[in-house]
Amino acid sequence: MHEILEQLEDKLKKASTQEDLKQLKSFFLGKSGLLTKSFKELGKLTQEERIEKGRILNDLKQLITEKIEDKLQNIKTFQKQQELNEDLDLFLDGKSNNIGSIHPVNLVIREISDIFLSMGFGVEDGPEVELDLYNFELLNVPKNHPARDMQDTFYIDENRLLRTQTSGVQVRTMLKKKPPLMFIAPGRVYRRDSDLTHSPMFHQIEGLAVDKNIRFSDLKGVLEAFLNEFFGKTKVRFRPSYFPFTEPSAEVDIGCVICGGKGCRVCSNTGYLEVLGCGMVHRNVLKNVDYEGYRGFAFGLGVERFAMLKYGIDNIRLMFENDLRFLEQFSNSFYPKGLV
Ligand code: 2NM
Repeated sequence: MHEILEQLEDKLKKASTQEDLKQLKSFFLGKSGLLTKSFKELGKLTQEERIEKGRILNDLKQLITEKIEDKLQNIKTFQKQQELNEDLDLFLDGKSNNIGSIHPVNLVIREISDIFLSMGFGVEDGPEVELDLYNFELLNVPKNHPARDMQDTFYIDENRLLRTQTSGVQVRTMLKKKPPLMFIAPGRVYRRDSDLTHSPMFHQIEGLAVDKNIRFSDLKGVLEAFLNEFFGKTKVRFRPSYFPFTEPSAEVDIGCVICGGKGCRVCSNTGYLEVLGCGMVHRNVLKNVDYEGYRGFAFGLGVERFAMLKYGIDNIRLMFENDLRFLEQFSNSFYPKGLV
């Protein structure tokens, strides 16, 4: 028995492949193996000796089987390790960790909101499926006004539509809260319109300030400060205009961000770009929400237009295609890495 065990240890040490192990196994346990022979010789013994030696041989057989199996696992693990080492390329780049970035539309909404928040404005929101009552009727937009036309507005039924502006939020907030108040309302709006600079869904930010003594000069001061903050120091120009919900109304231009005022294709050689609509809230609107005795200013802007002007984007579709090569260009320097 000791001899057999010694032989086993010796052969196990020398075996280095699965083939070596096969031969080793057949040497001990095969048809004419060492152990098999001993089993055959049991027949010549007395019953007592047979029982005794039989048990020893069985134990031995089990031990040998276990040791061979152990060694087989060792060899397999070693082989796997070697294969891995062959495939290991220490010069490969590491896995990149792409955490994504804020969409330019959201980036601009945050930038604009931050500026107005710093001036003391709050933020309100409301439903995108809006009642005609809040989107048009209470805003002094008459029944026959072209903005109400099926051509411009997505109607859901006679009373409901996809909001064409966020002004419904202003109306809802005025009906809910007492003046004075001052807030902006960012959100999606919908219009039947689609070309290089128009999308049927886009984002707007509208603002409203109401108090006893709000004047047009308050509106001018707030918007001039805002535009100089957002675009950097810029020329600002107010032109008389018309909206049903404001009187007087104005459109606001800034010096062309492309040519700096010399005149180019983007500003149609005027040196100016239109960026905002605004005015003093119409007395009818104030009356509709029971705000008699108060005055207010309001304004509205298109977020995609602001993003296109600030970042030099010439096609609004880029904003909605979600091509990573486009989206990756907007670093989130405005928000330090790790916070977003
Ligand atoms: C604009 C232009 C001018 C506006 C008016 C109101 C409200 F509800 F207070 F009357 N909200 N927004 C307004 C005024 C919006 O967008 C170009």
